Amino acid sequence: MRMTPAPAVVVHRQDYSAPAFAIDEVKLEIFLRPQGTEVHTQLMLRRLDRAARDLLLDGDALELLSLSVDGEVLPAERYSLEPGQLRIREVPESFVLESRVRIHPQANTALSGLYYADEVFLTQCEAEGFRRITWYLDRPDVLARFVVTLNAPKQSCPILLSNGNCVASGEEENGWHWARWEDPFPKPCYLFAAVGGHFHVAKDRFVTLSGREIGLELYVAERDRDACEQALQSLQKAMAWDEKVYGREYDLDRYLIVATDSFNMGAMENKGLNIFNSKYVLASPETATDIDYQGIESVIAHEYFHNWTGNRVTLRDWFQLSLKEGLTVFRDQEFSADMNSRGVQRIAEVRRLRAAQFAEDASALAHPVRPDSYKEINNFYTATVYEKGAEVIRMMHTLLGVDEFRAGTDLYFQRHDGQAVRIEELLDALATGSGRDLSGFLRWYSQAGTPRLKAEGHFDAQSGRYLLRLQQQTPATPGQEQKLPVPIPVRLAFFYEDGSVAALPAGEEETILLLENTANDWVFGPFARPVVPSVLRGFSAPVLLERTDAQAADTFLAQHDNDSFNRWDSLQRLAHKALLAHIEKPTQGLDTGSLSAAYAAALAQARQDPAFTAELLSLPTEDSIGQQMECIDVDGIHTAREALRCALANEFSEDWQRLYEELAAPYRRDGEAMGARRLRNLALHYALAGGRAEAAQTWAERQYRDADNMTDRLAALQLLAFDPHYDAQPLLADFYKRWQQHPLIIDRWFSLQLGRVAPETMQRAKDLLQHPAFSWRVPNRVRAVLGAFAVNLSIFHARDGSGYRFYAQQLRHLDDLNPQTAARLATVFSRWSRYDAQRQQQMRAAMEDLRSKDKLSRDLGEILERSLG
Ligand code: B3K
Ligand code: ZN
Repeated sequence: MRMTPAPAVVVHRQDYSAPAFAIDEVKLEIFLRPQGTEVHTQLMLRRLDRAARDLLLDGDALELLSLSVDGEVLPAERYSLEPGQLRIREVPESFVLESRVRIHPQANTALSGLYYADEVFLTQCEAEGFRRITWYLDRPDVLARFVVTLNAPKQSCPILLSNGNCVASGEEENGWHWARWEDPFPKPCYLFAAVGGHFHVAKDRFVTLSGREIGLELYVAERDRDACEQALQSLQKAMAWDEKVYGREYDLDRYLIVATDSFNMGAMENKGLNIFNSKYVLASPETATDIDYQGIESVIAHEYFHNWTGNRVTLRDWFQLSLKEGLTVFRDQEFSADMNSRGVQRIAEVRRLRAAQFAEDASALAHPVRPDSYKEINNFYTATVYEKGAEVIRMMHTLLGVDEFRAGTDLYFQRHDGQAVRIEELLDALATGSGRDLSGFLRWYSQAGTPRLKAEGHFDAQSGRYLLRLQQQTPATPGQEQKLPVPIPVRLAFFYEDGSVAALPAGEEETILLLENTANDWVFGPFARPVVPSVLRGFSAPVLLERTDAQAADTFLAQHDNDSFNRWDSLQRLAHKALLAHIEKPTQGLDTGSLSAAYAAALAQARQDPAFTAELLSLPTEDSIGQQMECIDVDGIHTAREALRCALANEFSEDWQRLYEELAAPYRRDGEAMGARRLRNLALHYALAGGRAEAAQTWAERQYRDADNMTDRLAALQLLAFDPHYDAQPLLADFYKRWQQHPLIIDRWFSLQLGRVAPETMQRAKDLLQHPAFSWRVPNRVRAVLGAFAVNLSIFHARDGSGYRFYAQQLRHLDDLNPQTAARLATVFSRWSRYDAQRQQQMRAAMEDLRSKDKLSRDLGEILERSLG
């Protein structure tokens, strides 16, 4: 008997009610077959709500084979199948429910639930995938102990894994074998995982603070056996860091990670058995770039940190998602800052926050960190829930300081271990542990939109005092017209005009202001001489800062600020300013005056910190320029940015050549070497745009050919492939031939061909979808083409609307196979209102058309509906 899927209903945060039944234990017996897996489930159930007579279970795409209560087969009148639900009537106080269902892993192209890809069985249950495996109370506040027995043919599935400890295993006469896993920690079903297939296992170990030895095991495809070192080392570092910084020890004897090419997102923190997109596991110098290495370090850490923030203390309901995600992102960011350069790390975080989250907050999809309603929870794994959520935690960390914050998290773990809680519980523990009032921060969770922070100040020569006025205002967002002030911590310092720090009267170099109301005034000093303020150092709050003294202060701070973030940000503002002026009046030429001085200063110190210098000297992205404009002028942005690149290429041509030559070095993989590679490739980027571009092309060709690592090889290839005056076909063909056995590299090969701003790119995209190596079933590959297409602004936003139509057509197809990935890719349309009238109309038409498709998924339907408004 097959049931119909659940209708698209709106779930409201205010409607929460506690579960009517508890599940004390789950016994799963799974018989793995690609076409027709049987799942036998025993649930030990106990009534919690006396008023509840019937038991309601969640299920999706399950073929029901049999049902029994306490060993008796259920007669038809005792149960009914409703859309997405199974109702069992008049159940006893406590009982065992046994169900048998059939599911179809090979046909599961949505990659949610149990699926079969690349000859491996895998699961993904967060958020609501478990209901695609068996009938269950699929909600995060039902915690149960799991005993899982996996059965499969030994030949095709020699390895069988699930959560916890492997307690028994055996072989059958028919060539099948089985393994039983028991997880001693009660958990919500979204953390369940099962894996079966062929793997190479890379092993290492970690000894915890209390002396327990943990086995670390990485399961990868045989061909990737030499690409496991970075992941294992990152795991060891993360385990040690969590003990040192948060006092958190690992709790099982084994920690398993499985890598797959077929995964909807980055990775998943299933208890004791993480499943990862291979992009965040596999690396060797020949195959992975420096950025790939850092991505692995941070995602491995993120999933590990979830063991305490997410797994041991879990969520009461899905609206609380940021309770685990915001906190865990903050933890992984701080880990990366400790492992690498803190300043460069912060710049990268803010770049990402502005690109993804500020854009989301300014779009039709704006929502609070804790949303009020959803139709499909998978649509809320957003930059707002993750990155803005992390910024809210960071603000409290900034105010409390390291020790008080730690006292707060200690209390949080002590109070709530083994519980499913809300964001209030975290805030309360932080407040009680530190003795500070944090109640105002709850508003950051409920109010959408990016606050504008206005800083107006002046130095009063007579009194020697600096007067500062801060004001805040948050713009209206869909469904939230009125906004209230939020607490904004503002880190602040002053400089004398010679660049030295102007100490505050109490002797400190920096202070933290807390703006709690709409506006507030502060007075600083007296200072001996005029001072320049450095406001919002380290980006101490996720706001849009507006300063009245802009140009002069930016010119000064871009050279002298000792806060890396603010120095970088001042330089970026200078660049934005020059670009916007040029876009507005293209005939007037580019004014690079202040920018040149800042470039010269940075270039003079380049060798001291190459990674930071590379950040300073990188041009703002086209996307970030667009964010500064009321109406995004796609073509103007590209032309102006290229003009600036060319001007800086020529003005500093000797520096670029000198850096390119001096920074050449044999491959090493430490921070210094990575920084040097980055700066050298930036020098090449400029050199290719200047008067000596032809010479630079030969450097790039040589670099592509002779590189001893993927960072340099790919950088050279990308620069040449994006260059409209260069025919990169021979190099691209060579690259394909060399790396065709490596899916992650071939993903890059697909993307690389879509970065060029030239009319033929559209045709290239169409051709790539027909390429034999393209597959609609592999999200990484789909994103490699469609994701790269959408970030090429000139092509995606082509004036005739062809980019939108092409893109929507592909989403139409993808939605039938993988709704989650289709919905995520569709979010680019949500920014339609930022473009001119013609483009607005074309984007809306593309969305309307998509919305009219047959069997529109709940995922894509919700994104389109909210985007259209
Ligand atoms: N918790 C998972 C994300 C699940 C996404 C479900 N659509 C990975 C992470 O944030 O660590
Ligand atoms: Zn996470």
